[in-house]
Amino acid sequence: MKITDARVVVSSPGRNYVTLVLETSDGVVGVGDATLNGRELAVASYLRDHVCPLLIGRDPARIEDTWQYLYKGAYWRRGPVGMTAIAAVDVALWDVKGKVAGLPVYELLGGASRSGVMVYGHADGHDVPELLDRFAEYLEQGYKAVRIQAAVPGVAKTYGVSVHDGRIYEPANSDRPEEGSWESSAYLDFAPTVFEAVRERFGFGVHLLHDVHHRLTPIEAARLGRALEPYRPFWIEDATPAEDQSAFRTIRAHTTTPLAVGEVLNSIWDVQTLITERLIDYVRMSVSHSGGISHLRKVYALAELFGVRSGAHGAGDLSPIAHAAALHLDLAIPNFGIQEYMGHRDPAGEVFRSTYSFADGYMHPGDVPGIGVEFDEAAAARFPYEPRYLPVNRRLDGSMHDW
Ligand code: CS2
Ligand code: MG
Repeated sequence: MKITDARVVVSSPGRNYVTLVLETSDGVVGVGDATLNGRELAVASYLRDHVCPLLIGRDPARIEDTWQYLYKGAYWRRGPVGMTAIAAVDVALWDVKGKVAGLPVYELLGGASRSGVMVYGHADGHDVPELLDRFAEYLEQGYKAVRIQAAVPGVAKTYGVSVHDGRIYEPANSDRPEEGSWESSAYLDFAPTVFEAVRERFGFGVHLLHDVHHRLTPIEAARLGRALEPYRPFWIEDATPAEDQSAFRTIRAHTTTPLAVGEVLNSIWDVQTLITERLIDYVRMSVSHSGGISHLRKVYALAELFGVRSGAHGAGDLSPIAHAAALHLDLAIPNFGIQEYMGHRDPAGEVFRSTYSFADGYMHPGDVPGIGVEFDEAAAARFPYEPRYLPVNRRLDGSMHDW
């Protein structure tokens, strides 16, 4: 069998997604997600101009060899654009392999290690009472774990707080990035009161998570971790800018609050120190931005040796193909921790028809052969690409800060 066609489709059913479609000489079709939010066309070009021509004529069964060919063959290492492009090829090849074998991908990864994958939702509020109401809705739906984010008083447009409907919490402007504001001192005083209110109302029988979105210094993060200890968070996420692995030595020295990081990282080398020095508890890299199933499972295997668990990024800007791929890995690996699930806004379901399911706080990828997501190219054509930027952030004095 040979790969006979490789094409990239950029569509915007609710938000932008980049999808790679591979066709084989046996008529089997495999799909992969190549979405890099706010920089979509860079990956589309990397694939179209530099990768797709190399795939034609290759044997789709040789997943690892193709991975090595694209990674080593580029000479330039790592990075979000290249690793997202390779991830899309990798996932599409696992999809093909599953369809050829007649098995869901998790069976090819060693089979299920659990009956379902615990996911966390994202409850937010413009103030604490609104957050509590939204939190209650998640509990009603059966969620066992919920991330809590509330607007910091005096700080306009806090990260993680939706402008409108409670699910779309990331503004995306088409002409230039929206400007948010930030002040860590106000946030550090406020965040523990949010946890206190949630624990007071809902008790300790539900997991609480919180996203710091790379905004603190190491010692500020250490202070936050320590202040949250009485409320027993499941984790604090991305406490400091992720590229500085050594920052976690400082945080770790001061708090027992579990630490998660990695949604902006792309390779096993980006988390090597974090894992081998046991500086984190959960690694948050996603299938789509980290070289696909083949590479992320190596990260998880390394993490297993050091007692680190998975906690994959699952924002709505990763397409349903990415979410399905994550669920297959989550189901199979021994050291699964938790999976983010933000869901996808309409009309994404018209373009991506998925077989995964949610029940009582757990998800399952389904049992159809392959990844379990059908990509409808005709439907995708009805939703053309729309340029969108992620926001930027300024401190109250006007200087740039991490968003
Ligand atoms: C966030 C993301 O879901 C999360 O944990 O940190 O929403 C992140 O901001 C986006 O994926 C950026 O595209
Ligand atoms: Mg995050």
